[in-house]
Amino acid sequence: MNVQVRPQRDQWTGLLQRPELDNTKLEASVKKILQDVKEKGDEAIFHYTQQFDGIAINRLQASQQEINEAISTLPDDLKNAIQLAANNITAFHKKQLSVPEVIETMPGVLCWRKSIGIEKVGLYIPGGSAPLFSTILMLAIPAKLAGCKEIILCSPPGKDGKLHPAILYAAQLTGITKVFKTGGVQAIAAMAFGTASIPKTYKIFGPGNQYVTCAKQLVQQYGVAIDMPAGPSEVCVIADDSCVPAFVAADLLSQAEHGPDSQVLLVSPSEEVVKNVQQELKKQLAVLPRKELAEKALQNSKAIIAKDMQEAVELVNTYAAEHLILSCENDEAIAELIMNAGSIFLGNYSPESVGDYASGTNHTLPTNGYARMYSGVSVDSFVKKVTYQKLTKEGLHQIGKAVELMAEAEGLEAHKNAVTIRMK
Ligand code: HSO
Ligand code: ZN
Repeated sequence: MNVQVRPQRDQWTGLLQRPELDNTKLEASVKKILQDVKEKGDEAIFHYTQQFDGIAINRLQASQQEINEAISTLPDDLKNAIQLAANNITAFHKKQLSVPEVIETMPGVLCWRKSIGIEKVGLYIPGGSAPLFSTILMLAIPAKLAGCKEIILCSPPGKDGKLHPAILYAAQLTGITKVFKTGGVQAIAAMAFGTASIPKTYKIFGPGNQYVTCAKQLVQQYGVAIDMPAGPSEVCVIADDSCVPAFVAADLLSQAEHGPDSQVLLVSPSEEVVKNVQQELKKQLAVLPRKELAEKALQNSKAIIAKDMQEAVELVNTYAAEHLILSCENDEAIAELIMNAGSIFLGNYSPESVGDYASGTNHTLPTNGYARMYSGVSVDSFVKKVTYQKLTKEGLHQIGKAVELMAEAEGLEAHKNAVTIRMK
């Protein structure tokens, strides 16, 4: 970790900058795949699955038999753990459902708003070095609660043509309608355009590499929505003398092991704390199976020694981390001062890992500074909010004059007339 001691304010922007991801180089190849899938459908998917995943398949949908067989190989204690996580995530997200409330803005003028689930949504779960089945819980549970009718899942098959059993278990548990064995840009294209096997969806969710992220950005031009702009995963920790350096190091490493481009940031008013955390990092890193990945991530990461706690708070508000851990005194009061963060973990006993898996909050969160203006995924991400109104005859008489006057002032005679004709 690169240590910065009490940097001047004019250095902050540079210091807190994320590495720029340049999509322009890969955009041409992403466009080509999107176009191929749009034109050739399943045939293009088979072709790219062979090319990128190294496996020839001729059926995209995972069969029920395949799902049952995979699930039977999964140890019971893991199934129970996934069930526990699903229960907590359900309990937390259930409260996000809103009951429509009818507001009588004037006598006889009734207005209300109702959330309606997006009919068809597509979830993407990357393959690669870690099968992120936990992300299925984070996406499918709110989708189901929101009332989405069709919830499909795409994930790339392994060299054996199969999906990880825990992916299939999580999909089954959460009521995903159909699971497809395809990944990468071709999966995003399929969910955006539809193919003979894979239905077209209206909104696409889920993490992915730079190619997948670029594909998600591009398909928006075709009228498909996406969850949020994505970047590499991040954690920021504010630690003071009350922290346990070994815990802080463990938290930083838990994020660093996601990949070489993960961002971790430590902010502390104490040089001693930073020194101790660094020692712990070294110790813990040495025995991690994903040591190389974590090490690379740490090379791009920073520890900043702030003047005091107030400056530490300003720094993290400027950075706007995806995850923020407050390993410091008065964590609840400090949390109140945070304006920009995706999800906040308070105290010494709230590691990011519990939020990643099982406490109940969602782990699909805004990265890359988007925590300044975006929220993480929730039930809201899976609904549209439709407004309604019903006026009585008296209600129209109450409001009519105002509408007539406004329509006339805007020069829109037909608007005025739609009211006048009813008031006669
Ligand atoms: N920290 C990741 C989520 C995750 N961690 C999934 C483990 N599995 C992005 O917020
Ligand atoms: Zn994680």
